[in-house]
Amino acid sequence: MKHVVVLTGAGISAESGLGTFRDKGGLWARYDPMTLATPEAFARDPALVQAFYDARRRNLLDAAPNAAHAALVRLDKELADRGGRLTLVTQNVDDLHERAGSRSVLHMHGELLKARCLACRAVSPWRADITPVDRCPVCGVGGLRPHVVWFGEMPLGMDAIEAALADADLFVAIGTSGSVYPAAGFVAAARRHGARTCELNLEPSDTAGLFEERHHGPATAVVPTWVEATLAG
Ligand code: BV8
Repeated sequence: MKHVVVLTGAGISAESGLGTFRDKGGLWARYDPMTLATPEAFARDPALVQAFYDARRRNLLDAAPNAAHAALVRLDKELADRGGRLTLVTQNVDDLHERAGSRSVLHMHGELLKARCLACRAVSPWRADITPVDRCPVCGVGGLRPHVVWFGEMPLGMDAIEAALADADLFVAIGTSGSVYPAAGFVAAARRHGARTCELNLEPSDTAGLFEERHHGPATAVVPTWVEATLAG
């Protein structure tokens, strides 16, 4: 198996204590991501949207990667040792893949620990709350927004993702509901290019029927088991 493309979603970070988009527990009791993760919400009430991301950024700084993130680091290394490669695409804006040791992560929906200038659009590392007095570290003029892709905005890295899907031997979706596009369409693109497909999720996703192989359960159990079985196979 030469080229594995993995797409992760909020489910891989759930056991690290970060909320998913569909669960209504904890952090999401006060905020509805589907209405707040939009440019319109930010234009209408920037303080509310910043508070939503400030709360998630603080929560992230207290979180740690889990065994599922670690299993993907192992898969990456073993594939490289065998002359293959892993392309890791994530819908998540957290840095848990990086903190687990993943060296190349394609954040198609941006990154919570970066801020983007509203004037010059420069992207800068940012671990604190974003306040109205903060100014862009690059141009010194603009105010800042979270460097995340909101609904209605173009995801990042789509050319690289499409090239990876065209070249993949295996496409694996982990911890995603398959409810948001274009990410939810990647499995169909992978199949069109002849890749095998596998879903690792707590429960069948909205696109479960498109995956030839499916393993359901918590990511910290299902992902390491699947990685070991794949490497042994
Ligand atoms: C685009 C970053 C086009 C921000 C996110 C009308 C107007 C405009 C666009 C649209 C429209 N109608 C539809 C669209 C397209 C829209 C879309 O798909 N909407 C949906 C609601 C139908 N998509 C977009 O807008 C995208 N952009 O289309 O641009 C365009 C074209 C040209 C020019 C300009 C634009 C942009 C979408 C990106 C939005 N940003 N995140 C932030 O983080 O705040 S999306 C966000 O939700 C996530 O990033 C993720 O991508 C998405 C879904 O989340 P999941 O990761 O799947 O998480 P979810 O909670 O849904 O599921 C978790 C899963 O894990 C569950 O299945 C659960 O069972 C499982 N799980 C739980 N616990 C565990 C577990 N699994 C394992 N172990 C566990 N322990």
